[in-house]
Amino acid sequence: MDDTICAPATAPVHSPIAIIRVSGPDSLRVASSIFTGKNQASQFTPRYAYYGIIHDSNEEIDDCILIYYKRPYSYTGEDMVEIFCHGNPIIVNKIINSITAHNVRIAQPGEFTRRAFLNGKMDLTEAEAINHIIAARSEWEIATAMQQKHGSLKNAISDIKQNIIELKADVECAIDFVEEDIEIVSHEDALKRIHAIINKIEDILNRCKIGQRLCGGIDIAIVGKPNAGKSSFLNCILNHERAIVSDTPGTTRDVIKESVSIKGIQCNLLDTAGIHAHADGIERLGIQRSYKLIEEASLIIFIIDAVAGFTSDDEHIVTMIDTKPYIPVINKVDIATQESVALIQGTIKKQGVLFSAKTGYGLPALEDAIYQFITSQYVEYKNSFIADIRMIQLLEQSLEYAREARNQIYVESPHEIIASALQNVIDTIGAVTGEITVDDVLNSIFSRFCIGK
Ligand SMILES: Nc1nc2c(ncn2[C@@H]2O[C@H](COP(=O)(O)OP(=O)(O)OP(=O)(O)O)[C@@H](O)[C@H]2O)c(=O)[nH]1
Ligand SMILES: [Mg+2]
Repeated sequence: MDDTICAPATAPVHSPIAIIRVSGPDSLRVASSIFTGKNQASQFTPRYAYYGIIHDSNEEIDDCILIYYKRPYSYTGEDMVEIFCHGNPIIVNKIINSITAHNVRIAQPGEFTRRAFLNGKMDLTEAEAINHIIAARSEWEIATAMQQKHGSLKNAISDIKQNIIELKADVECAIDFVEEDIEIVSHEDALKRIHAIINKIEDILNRCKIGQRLCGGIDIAIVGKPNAGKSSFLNCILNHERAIVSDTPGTTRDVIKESVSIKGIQCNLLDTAGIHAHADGIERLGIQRSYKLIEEASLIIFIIDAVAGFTSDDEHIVTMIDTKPYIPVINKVDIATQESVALIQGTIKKQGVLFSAKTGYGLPALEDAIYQFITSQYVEYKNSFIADIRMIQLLEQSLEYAREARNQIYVESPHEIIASALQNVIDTIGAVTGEITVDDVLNSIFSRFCIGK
């Protein structure tokens, strides 16, 4: 990369400090042209902070701190300069203009990270992780992305790749000795090894898919008959009055979606229209949406009105949700009689969570129940990976090639054919980390990043 790029690394809002990044061979030259301080930029010691004034050809712009990073010891692996100025978008723009006046161009989204990748500072699994560290909505995602940034997925892939390379080497070695009838790798041994490889790829793929589901958040539908307290329940968990609550049945018509972190995992709560037998008009449309969400959601919270008791509408709802994972929540326990609560407990098959959307009673128990569901459903969630669709498709393709190689080994195909089948697996799995990537692929990957990263 022989051109020099720059971009703000912080959001265009008023804030105490903003950061502007410059990367490329001209970084220090540009810094020298726009910075005046006790130390001249051309004499900067790398990774030391220098105070001075940034100016353009006409005027002083702002007091700044400037740090110079000498290649390859920078984020991108190139010469870099970071300018810390006051966080006013007008100042940031002026500084950017003064930099671009020196034959520097504005960076594309993700271009700094793209350069880091091209300079061997990180592979694509680590680059993806960085994107998620920035965009994550839950503690789980940040923790998982951090592990991945430190190589969890890269190491898992390179471990598999090493196994395949070794197997292929043994198979190829056998090609050389085929005349002499020396057995380098036995049929059983080769089969055992390819099985182990297949299991490992399946395991990684599974963990990537779990990560993918958890990144988007778990969809949790709140269902129940009208007036059961679904919207009150949503507001209670969010701790603010998001949905309209009223004692008129049929208040909620549309689906209301809000995300919340429950024990560090992002959950998308979906408040729905109350389900009952005699709806018509708009209410009926709303109920159809509730049915659709019952189909699509990963988990259902079934709100039962402890004052109204378990009615025929509730019976109907149970038949709708019975095949899905659901948590019964017996709401309004603050005003219901103990007999009524006990009656409902006796009627429903599952252990219900006693709850009051009015007082917040039962909230910790409910969060426990949701968390327990997630951890049982996604057992490997703590060891999951954060992959994009491209990586998942490549892993699926690798799995297919590995199965193909297994079949070739199984039917005792010529060694050359087995070796070539194994090479397909090596190439495909290598593409996950970005060993062989064409420009188009890189464009689509890094365009999802933000400017300045
Ligand atoms: N005392 C008490 N009242 C509650 C509780 N939860 C909800 N309510 C009341 O029950 C009524 C209905 O509450 P909503 O949250 O609107 O019920 P909903 O299930 O969303 O109703 P629809 O949208 O019409 O289907 C309101 O008057 C709430 O104040 C609770 O835990 N305790
Ligand atoms: Mg409602």
